[in-house]
Amino acid sequence: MISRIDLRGSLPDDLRDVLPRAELDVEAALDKVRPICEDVRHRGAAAVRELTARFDGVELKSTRVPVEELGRALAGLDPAVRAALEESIRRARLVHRDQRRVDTTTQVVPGGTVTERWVPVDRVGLYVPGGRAVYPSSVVMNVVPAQEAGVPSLAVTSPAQKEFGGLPHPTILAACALLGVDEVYAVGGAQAVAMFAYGTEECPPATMVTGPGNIWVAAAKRLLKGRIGIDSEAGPTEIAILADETADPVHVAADLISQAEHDVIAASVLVTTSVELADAVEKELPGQVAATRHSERVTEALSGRQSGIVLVSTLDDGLRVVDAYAAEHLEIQTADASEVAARVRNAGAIFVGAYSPVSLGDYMAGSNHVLPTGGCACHSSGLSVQTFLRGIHVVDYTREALAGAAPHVCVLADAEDLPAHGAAIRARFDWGIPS
Ligand code: HSO
Ligand code: ZN
Repeated sequence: MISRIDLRGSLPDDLRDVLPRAELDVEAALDKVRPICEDVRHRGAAAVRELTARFDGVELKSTRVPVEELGRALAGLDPAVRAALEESIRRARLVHRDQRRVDTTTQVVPGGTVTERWVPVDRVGLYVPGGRAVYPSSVVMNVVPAQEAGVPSLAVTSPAQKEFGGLPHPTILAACALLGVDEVYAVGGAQAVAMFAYGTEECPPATMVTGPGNIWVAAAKRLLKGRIGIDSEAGPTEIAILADETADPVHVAADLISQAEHDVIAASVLVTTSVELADAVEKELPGQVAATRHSERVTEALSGRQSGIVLVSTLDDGLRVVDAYAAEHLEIQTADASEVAARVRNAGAIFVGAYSPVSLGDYMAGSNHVLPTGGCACHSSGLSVQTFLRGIHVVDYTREALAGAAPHVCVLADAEDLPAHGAAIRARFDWGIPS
């Protein structure tokens, strides 16, 4: 069901070449997405409605969801789901509130200061997938950091669903209501990203679009970034587990399955120093997979090229492997898990020890579950308050402070053959550099 890669002995130089990884050909989707984006750009809401009819089979009167529908969805929400969502929101707020930045002012010289002022982006469009992946938890994970960052205008979009009268899934609408978001659109796919990028008569343009989506959403984000800010392209979900002989194979198998449940192209990777654990996990998997509701999807994900068990000789080698892999989610199930976790350099989020499974982080840890995939964790972070902020340097120098800097500016300007830069300084001192 799951393949093995034996890296005991010396590790290859370019580890990334031998590790399993899902591949998503976003480039190939660009050609399909380009005319969709152009259509929305030129024809606005009419194009968005036509594309929704074509792709989702729904004739929308307006792309905007009437506010009453949000209240109605909340009233119809299962009370247990409501309580769980409220607790998820409360925990996420605690963590994300602590991520707020304070402005800092540095006195560089007497009379010369640089202040870093943190300013939220003006307007954010949050994409929430529909179809098979209906995740109200992702509404929480997108909206909470944007709100805590102080973004003044926030809209959510999610695909129109035929079986819900052309509205997005009611749990998505209810989650928006719980979060205090009342601007919601019933639009999905590339046209949703284009709607936020260009704006329409029904939806003002946004400064940024965030949130995971399918390949069309990823392609539209790639095409339109620059016109609109994006978080990341968000590929298929992945879990890596670094484990030694102390790990419980029942937990390890359950956690591998938990993320494989998302998608046939989801990736589950176990990196272990223990052949006994690898054997025990392999023995455990078929029973747990057979018992799970989405066993077909899970089987395909676990047996795909993107998943596998990687054997290593030492924990140090294991750390090199997980750093090279740079997983979206990384569990550490070893003795001294905190100490091992502290040595990890590349991961979207790290889950320490036997009682911090990824499922906890998906819903209730307070951490964010929109995380870098496809190895991007070696250069990017998950969604946070920081995603929605810009640090603006405010430079404030007096005449005397500028005089002190002037000779150096002029020398460097000349060295770069940009004499007008120096002239802009000299003009303030009757064209002479003060000594
Ligand atoms: N594990 C997914 C998020 C999610 N899980 C939503 C359940 N619902 C990507 O981090
Ligand atoms: Zn998940």
